[in-house]
Amino acid sequence: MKSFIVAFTLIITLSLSSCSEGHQNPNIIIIYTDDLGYGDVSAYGATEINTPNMDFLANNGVQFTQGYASSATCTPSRYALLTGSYPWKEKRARILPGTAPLIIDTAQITLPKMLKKQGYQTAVIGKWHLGLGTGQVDWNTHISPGPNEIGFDHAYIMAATQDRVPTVYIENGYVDGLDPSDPIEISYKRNYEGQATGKNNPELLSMMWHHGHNGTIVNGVPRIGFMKGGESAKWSDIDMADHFLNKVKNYIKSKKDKPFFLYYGMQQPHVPRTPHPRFVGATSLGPRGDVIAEADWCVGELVKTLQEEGLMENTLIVFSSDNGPVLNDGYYDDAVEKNGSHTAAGVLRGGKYSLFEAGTRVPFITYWKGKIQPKKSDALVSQLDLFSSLAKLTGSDLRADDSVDLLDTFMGNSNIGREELILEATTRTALRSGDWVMIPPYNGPAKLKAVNIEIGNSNQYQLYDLSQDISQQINLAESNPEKLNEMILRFKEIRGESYSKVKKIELK
Ligand code: NG6
Ligand code: CA
Repeated sequence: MKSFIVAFTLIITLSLSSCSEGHQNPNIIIIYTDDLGYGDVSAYGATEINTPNMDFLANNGVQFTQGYASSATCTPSRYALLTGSYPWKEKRARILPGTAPLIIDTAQITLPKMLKKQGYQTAVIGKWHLGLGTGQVDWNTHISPGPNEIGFDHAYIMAATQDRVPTVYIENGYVDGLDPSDPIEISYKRNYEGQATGKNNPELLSMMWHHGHNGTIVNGVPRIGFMKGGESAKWSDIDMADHFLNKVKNYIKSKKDKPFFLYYGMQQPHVPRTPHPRFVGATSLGPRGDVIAEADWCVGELVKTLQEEGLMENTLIVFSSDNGPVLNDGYYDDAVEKNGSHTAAGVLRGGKYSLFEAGTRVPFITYWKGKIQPKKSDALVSQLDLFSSLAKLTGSDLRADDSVDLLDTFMGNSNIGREELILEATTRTALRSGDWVMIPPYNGPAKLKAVNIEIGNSNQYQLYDLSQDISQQINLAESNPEKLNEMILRFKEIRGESYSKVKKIELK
């Protein structure tokens, strides 16, 4: 009888605690910048750009020195963030045109779906770039499947990138502000008759293209692809940061009754860099520096909103970037000319598109007032790991295969990170294991000329010891054949033999 009472009490206690746990789950906000480099944040060593608000999160949360995006470009990183799956397992996870179909299966479990099961309200505001629809999108009716079908209750997005058409916002599948008598047509193949393009009408441009980006002109900026119609729905580039931020603020203010998950995809400092006039000249680095200052201000405004709403103690903020930095990414915008002594990649080699460290090692911060104690962590963590870690945090049993539960590490209670990670850049992959990186031979240029970035190709194996050589200057492949073989074996175990068939780098 006694043991029965003990067991009974235990059951009651357990069910009560799991019940109240549901109510105590914190809000979760992922702030995801676009192309922000490891060295672009002052807390990470930038001296030419001042980022007080990003620094606030870094200095009062866990600042990871070895935090990785899953890829050196946008779409694959976002795919991995939302699914917890390696992007090289999904062939479609590569830089997408604005007309691409949705690449996340609607039957697949995703981060927002998992959190919804835990009682969350879910929203994405900002950059999407994971495709929409199933093939031929009609931009003038309900566009689906999209974010709503993969777990977001609310979605206010740009379809692809700021430099790609369609240059409109989409709210829950409908183009915001569309006039039905001026329907939108989009093509990535052909221009529409009689329409000006960056290629044919340079006299109409307020920003000149350098490579690519010579299609339809919107607000004086030539884009990738061609767009007709939709005049009343076109976004204002200089207002984009304010526009998304206002959506973010309104969302936070309206969702206080239940925990929410907000994925805030900022467009900065991706091209075209169009700071609001308030931020022009905020740095000495031209538009690229100025939009980083603008992004930093947005982070501050978000924090302020949480403070005003009394949500600071109950909100976990994750701050990171989808891939590493690039200066000239297709427009003449003074990014190179005004760079001065700024190092967007910090001490790391490479940049966006690169298998070298700067391609994927990015600013990565977790902040939660009162719950996370300030510290710097050298643990190896990937954005992939957020899925399983946030599942653990919120009481879900779901885990994604490639996503390691590192909740204790993200909370600053442990220094243990992953043991290994497959790095990806434009469909090529490499292995990080412990402090070692092995990059297998790949054909193709060592440097992407247009963007002036070393992307990691070589006809030789490359082996680097990051504990001694963080800038990847000394290839140890020849002098340490044992380590090299160990790494190759492990790499093939994970990637299979066919990895090296990927030889062409993809930019479109
Ligand atoms: C490239 C674009 C680049 C950028 C990138 C996507 C050209 C020549 N370059 O193809 O400007 O848009 O795609 O960036 O068109 S990402 O951050 O979304 O991956
Ligand atoms: Ca990006």
